[in-house]
Amino acid sequence: MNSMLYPKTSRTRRIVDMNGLWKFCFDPESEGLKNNWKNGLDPKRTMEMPVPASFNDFFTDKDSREYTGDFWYETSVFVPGEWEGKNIGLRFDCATHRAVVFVNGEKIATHEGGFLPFTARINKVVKWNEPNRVVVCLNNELSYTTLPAGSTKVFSDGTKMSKPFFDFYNYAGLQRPVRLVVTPKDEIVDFSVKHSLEGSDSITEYKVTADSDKEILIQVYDENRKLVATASGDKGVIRISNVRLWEVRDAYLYTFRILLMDQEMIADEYEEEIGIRTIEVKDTDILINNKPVYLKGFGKHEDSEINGRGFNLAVVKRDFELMKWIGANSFRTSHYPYAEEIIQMADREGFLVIDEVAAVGFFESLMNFMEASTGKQTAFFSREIVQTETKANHKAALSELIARDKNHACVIAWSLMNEPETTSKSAVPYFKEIFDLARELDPQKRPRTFAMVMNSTPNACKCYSFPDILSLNRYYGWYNRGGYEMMEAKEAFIREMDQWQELGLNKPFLFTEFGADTMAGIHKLPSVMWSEEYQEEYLRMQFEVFDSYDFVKGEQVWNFADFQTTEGIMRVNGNKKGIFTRNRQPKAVAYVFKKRWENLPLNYKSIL
Ligand code: GCB
Repeated sequence: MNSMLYPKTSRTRRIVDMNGLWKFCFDPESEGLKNNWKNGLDPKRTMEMPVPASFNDFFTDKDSREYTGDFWYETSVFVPGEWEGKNIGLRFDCATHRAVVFVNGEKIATHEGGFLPFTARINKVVKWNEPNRVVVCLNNELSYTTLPAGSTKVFSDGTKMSKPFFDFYNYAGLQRPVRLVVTPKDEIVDFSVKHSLEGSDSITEYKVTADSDKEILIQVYDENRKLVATASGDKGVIRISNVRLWEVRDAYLYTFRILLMDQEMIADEYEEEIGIRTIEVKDTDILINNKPVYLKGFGKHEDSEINGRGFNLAVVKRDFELMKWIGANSFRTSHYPYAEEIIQMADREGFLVIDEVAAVGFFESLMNFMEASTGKQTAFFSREIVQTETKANHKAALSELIARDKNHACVIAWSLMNEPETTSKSAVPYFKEIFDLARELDPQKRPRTFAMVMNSTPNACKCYSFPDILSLNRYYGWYNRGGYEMMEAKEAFIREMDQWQELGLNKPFLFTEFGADTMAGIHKLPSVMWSEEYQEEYLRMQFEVFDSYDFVKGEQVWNFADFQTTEGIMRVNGNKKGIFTRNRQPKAVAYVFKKRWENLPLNYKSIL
């Protein structure tokens, strides 16, 4: 059974960190398979490559940075003989965008999708007390069926180039940690929790899946390691009296310890920190522990200098410190599932997370945000391959995401797509299946949403009845009537908001994107677009509109920080809509947000 549990050491489990320098080479002719690179890469062609990291930004030549196609990694891992009789797995926290894994020359796993973990069992091929060769063939090509979607162009000399239908650089590689995971043969595979409240007590329904028929015990500890509850059996109910709830920006985490017992002996042990809270949408409110919340925060990216999209805990830490400083309480994992350590940190810091699957680019255009404002339609969902292969990949990625993140208190909603094309009829059955699947798979039945592009208006959108929370990406005053036309932009914005109001959906709305590109340090009085002054004027106009509609229950500005994109006439070495620079320093507008967000109460605009 493939387990999505986060790798941890316990009395019964062991981990070997495999991060570090691996061998690496490009394979533009796709000759690696024929030439048996699974038995070892060709030394004449290899170089060293850090893991975790994106490969792209280390290079000084453009062909390497932009490389599109197959590429290979190799390392070796020593497996001590004392682990014979255990399950040995290789866990990739991600491999972007797809991978084939070989151990000691044998193919042991394939995985599609670059932002979710997978574990390959290697028992059949492992050599005990010896180094084991691990070779991985990755590929970063985009197509209509990939998440994220895009296309791959081939030049006359055969060189390939990525043409994303999305606005972030197509970083690739082993971008998150890789570990050898050693678990017992009788193994805990999965567990889930769902909470409800009864007076000052919490009731947690739990379910454990194990590859074993041994007895299951649950022990719950508080933050002082005091045992507060126990239960037994593969499913049941745990009551915690006088529970300390997980609250927004005031987190409390219990430790749930799961034990597989063989009489008095512990056959397997796994622990996870769990925040206890409820999440519900009621009328136009988002309720956490039955109390209304207003979301303040960001759309983000995993993106930093040199690492690219490579996991960098120091950058993650800095981001959380900045989000706390500015008074934010939430973010969206735009446009793909982030590293598990980020979700864990959000649990610990009490942030609300909208967890997004990498279904982005479902609108055939690199500049979809702009073309949608002009009314462009692409009928993405009318393609047969989208209704078959893309949908299958989407469902697989969504299932993996929910399997991975379902127990996290911080995750309050699933974002099932970013800016899909919603004006053609063919989108409707696709949406239905994806929205139904999310509801079916999530034990906590969290609200579902998707980020709606500019042309998904009340008049044109055929899919707005699916989400439980409506998330609008709106750029009035930037892509639409920018600069001196701002006054008209505001009028158009209000016209659209009035139409939503008239529909009377009685659901909460969020702004999941709004923003203006701004070069840090460019000042101009009076403002021009791209200056810091314009960013502030633009944002003040947005706030006026948000503040006049009571059903708007949150604002997540685009973007937390400047980030890398594909080069082009619309981007100056990347997208500059950051409130912080790519180096995580504030632009002037950060102080405007700080003042606003520190003063908006958590239950802002609630009728409760
Ligand atoms: C959008 C996209 C986002 C872009 C942003 C922009 O609508 O969802 O990925 O980066 O607009 O800045 O244009």
